[in-house]
Amino acid sequence: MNIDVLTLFPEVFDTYLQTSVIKRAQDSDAARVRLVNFRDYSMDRHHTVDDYPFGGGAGMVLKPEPLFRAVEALNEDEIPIERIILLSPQGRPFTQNVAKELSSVKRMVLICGHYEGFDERIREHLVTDEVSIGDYVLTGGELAALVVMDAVIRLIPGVLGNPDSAGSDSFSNGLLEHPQYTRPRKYLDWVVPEVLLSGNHQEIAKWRHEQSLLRTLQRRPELLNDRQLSDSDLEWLKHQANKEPTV
Ligand code: 6GU
Repeated sequence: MNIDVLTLFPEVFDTYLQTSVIKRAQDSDAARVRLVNFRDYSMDRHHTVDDYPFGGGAGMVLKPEPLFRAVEALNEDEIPIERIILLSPQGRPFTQNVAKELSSVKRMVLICGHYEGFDERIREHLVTDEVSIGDYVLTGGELAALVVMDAVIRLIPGVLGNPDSAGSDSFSNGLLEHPQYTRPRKYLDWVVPEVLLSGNHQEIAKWRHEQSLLRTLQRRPELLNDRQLSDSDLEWLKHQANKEPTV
């Protein structure tokens, strides 16, 4: 996967991209991330990238030319650009399903603004997608681009050591992940659920599935709306609802 990031602050990406899973993905050539400062594509000797909004108002607006020219330069490469994604709070909500969809893209461009808005012609005539990472305002798209890259790159086949790791994550099956425990079996007064020590893999899988369901119902009930629950899952959840709360 090839990712080109257009940003005015390429330096903020360095440490994160050189750490952990994303670093390994790049070292193994599963992913290649290039950082491009689109100020280099501005048209004047002051390297202007923004200007006052027509019609007045507070704040500045990113000019079209630097971003269009930067993308034009990226198009010189032979690998075709499949997506040009604008990071903005006005975008489509970024979810695990969007991450899965993007994980099969061969080449994408991520555009990060900073402080300011975008000239609308960038939205209309340059970008193919607009994505938001949540309902809050960030100073710029850089953190959002890192979030998107992290979530997408770890889904590229072969990037996570254990092929099952991505499958048991929260959200990957539409449910939150079940509780996990490690040694010691007893810490202070608190013991690990007996079933996890039983060695009975069928019972363990059943317990984990039930805990995933219960946790999702308690914490994020809206996630269950998009999902067809089996009769046995529904039965089990109803049975829980009639018991004393445990959490
Ligand atoms: Cl993608 N960008 C900015 N600037 N703020 C955001 C965002 C993106 N997603 C949520 N808030």
